Amino acid sequence: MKVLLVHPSALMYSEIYLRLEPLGLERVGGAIRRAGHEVRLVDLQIFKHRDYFKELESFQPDFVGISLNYLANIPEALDLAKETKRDRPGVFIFAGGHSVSFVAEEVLEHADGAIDCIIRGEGEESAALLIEAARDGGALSVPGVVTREAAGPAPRLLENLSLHPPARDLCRKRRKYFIGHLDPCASIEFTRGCPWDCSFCSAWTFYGRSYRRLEPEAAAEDLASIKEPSAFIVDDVAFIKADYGMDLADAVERRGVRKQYYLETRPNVLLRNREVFERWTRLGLQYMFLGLEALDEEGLRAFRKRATPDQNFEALEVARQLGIRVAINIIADPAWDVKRFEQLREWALSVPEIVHVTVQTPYPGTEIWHTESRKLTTLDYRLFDVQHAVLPTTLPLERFYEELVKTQAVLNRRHLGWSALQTMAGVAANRLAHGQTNFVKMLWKFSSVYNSKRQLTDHQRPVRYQMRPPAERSTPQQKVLFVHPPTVRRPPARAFTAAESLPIQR
Ligand code: B12
Ligand code: SF4
Repeated sequence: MKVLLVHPSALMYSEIYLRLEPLGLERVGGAIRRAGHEVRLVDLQIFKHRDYFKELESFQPDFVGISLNYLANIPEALDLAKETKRDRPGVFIFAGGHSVSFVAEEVLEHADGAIDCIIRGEGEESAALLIEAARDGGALSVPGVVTREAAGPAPRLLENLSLHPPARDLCRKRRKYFIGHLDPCASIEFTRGCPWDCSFCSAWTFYGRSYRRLEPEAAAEDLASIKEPSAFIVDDVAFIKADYGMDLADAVERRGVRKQYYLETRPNVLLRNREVFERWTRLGLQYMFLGLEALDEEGLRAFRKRATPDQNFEALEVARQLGIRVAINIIADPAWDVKRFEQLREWALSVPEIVHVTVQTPYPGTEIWHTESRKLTTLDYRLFDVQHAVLPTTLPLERFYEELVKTQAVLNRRHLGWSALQTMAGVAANRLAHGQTNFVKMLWKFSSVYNSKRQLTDHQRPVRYQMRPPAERSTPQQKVLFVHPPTVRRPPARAFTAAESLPIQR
């Protein structure tokens, strides 16, 4: 069988700082290929829609699989599926990925027959099974499959993550993938899932609050196969377990792999496992993304971050001591007034870290999707990208975006444009000398992407696909939120203090 996999276009935020390879789709593609099928991949973060249609024409696939990790990409995927089905009714179209797993039924409804099925949950094993089963009309025997008529067995967690290495060769123009000055940059996965349960996040609900790791040898082998000099570690929270971080470092060292790394972690994990991060700085760890989310106790409690402001600030200090450059995320509430934005600007300018601001957004699959008492002001999927306000703003919407963009501009001034070029001149020259232009282009892109007028007019676009609003305001049981039912028994629920670092011991 011939299978064409597609990743939708980049969203707003990614237009500036980064563009990363679609690792999930490469893993799904690898699994399908190992099952004996021919696979191609079009990444619309790099290629244009016309390239996708050209590929359809030349490759003549039997199956098209669309990746939908992001809610904001759903309308684009629906339009692509409809056009594909109209021109080629014989092609079997399926979709899968993080976000679509939470809204499968409504997306199938919007697709009106253009999408044959959605695979909820992890795709590696199910997608390969689907290619076999769909030929005989047996798609509904595959775990995670949902069609317009019915749903198959519940999604199944992979027993061994190490068995499905990504087929990185499926992505062409790999030099286009970068993050900041790590240009070019590949992506790698060491662990999957998160044992915490922040109220605004769906990373834990997707995997049923499980946490699994690749075998250190398999992870190191995958890393060694990467040609790029840098790697972005996609784990939700890197190095939760110190012994695993150390075993991985041993395996990486044994292979003599040396790269520059960018990872995401939690402040309290950095504090607890400082020696692991220190060791990884010797292996090339340069950048770290820390989701502080809020600066005050009240905000942290509302997000159920299970962290205190003191821990957060201590973690920043540790990262500085280790020489790791940190990017921080702060979530702006649509209720913020001018003073709150001013306070954030003042604080952010007082620290050397790169501070990003995103807008609080309830997503299907998160707890706040069910508990948020404010009424959504829009049901346009495209605005659910953490850069737009989908809840009522206290300031007039235009003023809210002005303050947001002003804050982002002030914070970015130090890390983009001429001031960045002055401090990074050597790095920029080196990248250009190697034919890599992503980083240098990034330095001047800010105002073409972040623009309060553009954000405001995004709200005025005609909406062809409307999200299904949450049914009722109530705190759901955790298991109702899960895509993958948990397979491990956990201790009975109890209240945790904010200072507790890891709610579930494994
Ligand atoms: C790495 C990552 C990124 C990378 C993306 C790299 C890329 N090009 O894919 C970067 C840093 C660029 C990024 C950016 C953003 N991200 Co992000 N990201 C993640 C993260 C941490 C891990 C994703 C990942 O690579 N996992 C590892 C791979 C192997 O798994 P996977 O991609 O999920 O794929 C598996 C399944 O989903 C499925 N699958 C995937 N595709 C397909 C396709 C088919 C056909 C099938 C059958 C199955 C299938 O099978 C795969 C294998 O099991 C997730 C959290 C999470 N745990 O999922 C958030 C997450 C997906 N991101 C999120 C957000 C909000 C964003 C941003 C909007 C943030 C921002 N500030 O603007 C941007 C927008 C990006 C864009 N589209 O342009 C949200 C999604 C929210 C939503 N509901 O839409 C998540 C869930 C984080 C969260 N805490 O809520 N992100
Ligand atoms: S720690 Fe990070 S990945 Fe885990 S639930 Fe909280 S925000 Fe999501």
